[in-house]
Amino acid sequence: NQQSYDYVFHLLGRLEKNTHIKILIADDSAPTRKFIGQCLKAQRYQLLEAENGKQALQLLEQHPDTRLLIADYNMPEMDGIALVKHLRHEQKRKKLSIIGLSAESEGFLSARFIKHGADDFLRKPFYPEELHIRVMHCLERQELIGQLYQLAHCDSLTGLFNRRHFFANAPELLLKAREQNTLPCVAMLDIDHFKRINDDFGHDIGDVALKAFARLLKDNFTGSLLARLGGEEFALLVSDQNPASLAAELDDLRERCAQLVYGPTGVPELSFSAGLSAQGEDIDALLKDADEWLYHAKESGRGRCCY
Ligand code: GH3
Ligand code: MG
Ligand code: MG
Ligand code: MG
Repeated sequence: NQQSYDYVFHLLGRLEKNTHIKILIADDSAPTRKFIGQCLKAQRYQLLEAENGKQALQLLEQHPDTRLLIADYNMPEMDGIALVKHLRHEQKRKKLSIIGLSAESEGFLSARFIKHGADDFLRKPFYPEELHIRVMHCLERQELIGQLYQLAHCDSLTGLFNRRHFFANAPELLLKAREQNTLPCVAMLDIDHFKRINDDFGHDIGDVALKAFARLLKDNFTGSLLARLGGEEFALLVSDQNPASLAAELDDLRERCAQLVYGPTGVPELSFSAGLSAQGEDIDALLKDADEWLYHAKESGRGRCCY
């Protein structure tokens, strides 16, 4: 019947999805690697194998998109706990799920694994069903966290990062710039007379204009921190560029901005003003200065950069 067909298609869809998921098994026992490998291959996952913690680290470096690590405790060179510690504390690697593994009956091994950053633990021997369900839970939880991160850090209209993301990430970038002796520069961008577009053509067309403008910025500032701060205001943090050179770049962009096709015939050309600053101890000071220059740009006729 239709319901069981749907279920079969649902399962096939999930298996198809699994072919893109890399799982690394780190265990010095070849039979264990083989057993886990067979279980996971049946679910169509892509498998990587390491015989010890050091090899696991090498493989993770070669395959940064690995989603899950299954790590045995007792291994030569580097054991499972040391491996987890290294990944979580030294490398600060968050996007990788980890399941600890051991045949040891030492009761608090599972607690040690989890304390140092593993997501789950499996005691050997185990049934394939238990491996399967723990792997699935880890991956599903990771996906949910990814979705939550996306919701919390991205602006749903334009797909750009949002204000929260900008302020959460700017300090670290500024710190890095200071360590590397580069000159960070901030720009505040604001679309000119945006309210008129809304008033004359409707809010929906205003939204389309915002999306087109955001796309243009995104395509041009891939290596920089770019965010929609709110409304028709955007912020850009470039780690090494002086204001004059960034202003020249924005002036070039202004021409392409005017050519953006975004609504019905008769919509006005999009224009923006910008204020730039390289002066400020922290991100608040930089933005405050850039905002003052933005005000200046508006006052002196719009469609320009001031710094
Ligand atoms: P100025 O050149 O001085 O910046 O003038 P402006 O009209 O661009 O600025 P103002 O601050 O007067 O108006 C901004 C408008 O942006 C008002 C607000 O309704 C609109 N707006 C804010 N967020 C959105 C949005 O998500 N979608 C749409 N369509 N409009 C928005
Ligand atoms: Mg072992
Ligand atoms: Mg505006
Ligand atoms: Mg504004």
